[in-house]
Amino acid sequence: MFESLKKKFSRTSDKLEEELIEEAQEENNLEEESGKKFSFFSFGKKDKKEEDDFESDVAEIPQEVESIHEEAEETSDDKDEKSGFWSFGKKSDDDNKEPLEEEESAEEIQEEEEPKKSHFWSRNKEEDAEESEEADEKTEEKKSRFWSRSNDEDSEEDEEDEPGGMFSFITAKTISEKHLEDILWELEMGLLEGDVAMEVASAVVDSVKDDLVGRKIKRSNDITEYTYNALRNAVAEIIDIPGKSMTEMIEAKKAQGEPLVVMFVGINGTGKTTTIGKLANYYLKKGYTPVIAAADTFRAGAIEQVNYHADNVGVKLIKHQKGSDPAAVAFDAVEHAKAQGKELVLIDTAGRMQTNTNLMDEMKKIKRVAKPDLVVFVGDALTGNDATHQASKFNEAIDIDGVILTKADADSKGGASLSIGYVIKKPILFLGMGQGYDDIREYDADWMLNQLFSESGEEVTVDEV
Ligand SMILES: Nc1nc2c(ncn2[C@@H]2O[C@H](COP(=O)(O)OP(=O)(O)OP(=O)(O)O)[C@@H](O)[C@H]2O)c(=O)[nH]1
Ligand SMILES: [Mg+2]
Repeated sequence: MFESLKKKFSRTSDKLEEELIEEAQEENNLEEESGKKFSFFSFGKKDKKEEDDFESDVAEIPQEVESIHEEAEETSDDKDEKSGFWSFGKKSDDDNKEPLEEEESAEEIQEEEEPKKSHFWSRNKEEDAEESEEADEKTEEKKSRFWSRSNDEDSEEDEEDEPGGMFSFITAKTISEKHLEDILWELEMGLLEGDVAMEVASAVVDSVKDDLVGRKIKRSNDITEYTYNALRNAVAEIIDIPGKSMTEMIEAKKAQGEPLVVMFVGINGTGKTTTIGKLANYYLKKGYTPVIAAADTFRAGAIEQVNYHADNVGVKLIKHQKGSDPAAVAFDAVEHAKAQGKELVLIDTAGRMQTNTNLMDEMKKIKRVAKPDLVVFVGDALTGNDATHQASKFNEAIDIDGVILTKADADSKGGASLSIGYVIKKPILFLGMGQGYDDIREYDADWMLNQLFSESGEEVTVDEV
């Protein structure tokens, strides 16, 4: 999931670096430095590490990074700067942001810092002095590799922290709109290619621009850090749609002695019936007793298919004849659940195109009769922007309450899962992650952010770092 978007994100950071280097080169404002260059996704590791174990994180900071850290602390009046520096991804980072007009005063600060700075960087110089001519040649080679990085197609593949490629500006540079123009255009195109909806791509780009313009940059790692944070914050806002989980809603209804009634809708073949089988299994394992309504009486074989899942999972199915009124089946299932004290009713419905008026009307009738607490739109993540578009249309027709995106396991773009909630302002409840009954995951915005903003896309533990 998200492979292509992740590349676009780290590419945005690389491009900004290239842009600033190019300009600084023309201004003779660049110094190459030895030190550890942070990769784009390394900030995700630090973020996670900090949450898990701040103390051990501090203990493991490499010496030269610690020096930068100390320097940042010393040159700031703000005593909280120290924790702020390491709290990547937090809005308080705005402390480092200066309006463009202040570029001159930034230069003054830079001059004041000069003695401390040369002391810090001289550490590396002393080491360099001891090195032979051969080593100098190696450095030269490394340097030319560094400068040709912008032309290296594979550079975006290389996500590891690596020595070399570090530089600082002699006079701090401030990011301006001009620096970002082409880069953000490219980012927007990249998002659209990744099936992100237009309004979501625009919102991300605007947010990143607001965040970055005015940032003061001293070192290469600042660029990576600020870009990482700007993108992460932008995406975090997009996917943060408030809403209760289905489990919370079951509990709330249970407290009233009622079942939670959930009706699943969507176009043909998105995974409604399979998802119902998975959810029946999921909630059965959590100790609830679900019942399924076979309210797709339209498609040949639909009743047999849902019957198969209900039998496999071991839950009751309420069914009528093929061609019978689906609203009546749904109604009977609700009555059954109430009479038997079952906590969850899962109503399967026929797939329908949003353009088919008759079938859309039939769906509205099921809703009127069964009075579901939740209408869930089931969308196929692989269909990208179409899924978002369909969700909007179903929302207009029937007012959906939440979304389940299926086939996320096979979706390398991830655009629909980023966009769908934002576009229709309804939460994603679950993600379908495969064809087995256990292949479903309760939606979690933090998990999704971690997928997008850590190298492996897996949870990063302290031991792995
Ligand atoms: N890889 C993958 N396949 C899935 C997932 N969910 C469903 N499928 C597959 O998608 C296909 C269609 O699933 P169904 O559950 O029949 O879809 P439906 O929405 O009920 O289809 P209709 O009733 O015809 O509208 C099946 O082959 C499922 O195995 C998922 O999360 N991942
Ligand atoms: Mg079905």
